Amino acid sequence: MSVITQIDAMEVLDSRGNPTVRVTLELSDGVCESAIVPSGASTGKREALELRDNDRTRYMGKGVQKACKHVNEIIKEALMGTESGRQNDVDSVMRALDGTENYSSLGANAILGVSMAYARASARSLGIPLYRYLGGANACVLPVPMLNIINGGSHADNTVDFQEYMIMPLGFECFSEGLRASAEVYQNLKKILNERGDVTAIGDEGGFAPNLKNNQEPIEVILKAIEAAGYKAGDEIAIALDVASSELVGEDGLYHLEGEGRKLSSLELVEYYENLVSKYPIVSIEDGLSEDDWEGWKILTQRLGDRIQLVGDDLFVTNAQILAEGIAQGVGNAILVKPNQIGSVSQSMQAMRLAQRNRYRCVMSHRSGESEDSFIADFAVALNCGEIKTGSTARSERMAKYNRLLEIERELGGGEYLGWNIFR
Ligand code: 2PG
Ligand code: MG
Repeated sequence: MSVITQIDAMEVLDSRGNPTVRVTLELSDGVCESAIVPSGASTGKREALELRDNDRTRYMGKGVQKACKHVNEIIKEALMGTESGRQNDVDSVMRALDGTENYSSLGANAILGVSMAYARASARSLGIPLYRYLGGANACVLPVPMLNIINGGSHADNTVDFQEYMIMPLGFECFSEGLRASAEVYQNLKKILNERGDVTAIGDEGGFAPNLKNNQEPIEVILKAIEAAGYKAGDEIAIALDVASSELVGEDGLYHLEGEGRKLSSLELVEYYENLVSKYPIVSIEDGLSEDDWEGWKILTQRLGDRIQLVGDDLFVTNAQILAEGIAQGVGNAILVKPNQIGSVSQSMQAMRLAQRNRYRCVMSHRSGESEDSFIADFAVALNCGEIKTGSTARSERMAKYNRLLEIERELGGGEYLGWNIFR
């Protein structure tokens, strides 16, 4: 049996160069593991609190020294001497220590850093991989990646309103083949954009950020890239969108498609999607409507829920309680899982189990501000999520996750890759 002998948090920088928390945790058997907390840009209102110092003299107020101090003093004191391998207990102790629903006293970035580092150290102490520690003997599914190859919205400084245009390699036998095909599409997309004279600068998640004339053009260009790479769109590779539509709502309550010079009501936007879905091989739309538009979400789900996946991100914020409301009201049919939205590994798992019991799909997800930490790759396999979105095949903070999945695939002798079966 090993126990916690040291916990230490320090301020490091994320993929956008903003401060974030890294926690290192040591056990009595000599194991020492670290974890780095990610950070979002298009955040949901009901997310757990990411504690920032608000000291304008450092990092424009974005420092996380307070969160680190909470780890190094309050959390450390409460957890020293605790046995490894008791994820639920440790997460509950921290929850009680904070005493708020959204971690507004200690900070979700403090709590999650410890929660992840503790999970990793516990796995190492047992001599098993992280996915096995979190998921047990049953963990074997390699997720279908959702690769964000054109970035818009608040992740890029271009004219595209929708935040993410993703490809999903669904018609492949295994993860590595799906990833290979996707990487080829990405390279072909770059070539096509270059030939058209469009910029090939990339956004926060490694996708290109060209100034295209409307929100459909990115889909058209991606379809060309799929074809140029030698694949069949809609058969081997399909399209997924994250509209991040909470960001599009104006003072008038309408959805502003600035790039197209249009303002749409909730119902008009649902019709816009119906048109897109009948025209293009789109299999998934995330945050199609805003986090406050639950009536609209019901209509969206009625109209499109049996044809495509409708993912709640800002809508559910990885929160089991909010997801339960969504399930009761018939809103969406899938949940995006971002551990830092809820603040601990155990609570993320609780939301995933609730989703799975109710036949809602789970999509494991990175944040737009990331690091070299690949925790979510193991987490996706642990819960047999079947889907993961972690950016394009560019930028090392994104590749860290895909490369870790390649490693896991090899370790599992291939594992199971569901492809189209995730929707069946
Ligand atoms: C999203 C995410 C990740 P952010 O909206 O799904 O792609 O972005 O981390 O900025 O919330
Ligand atoms: Mg999203």
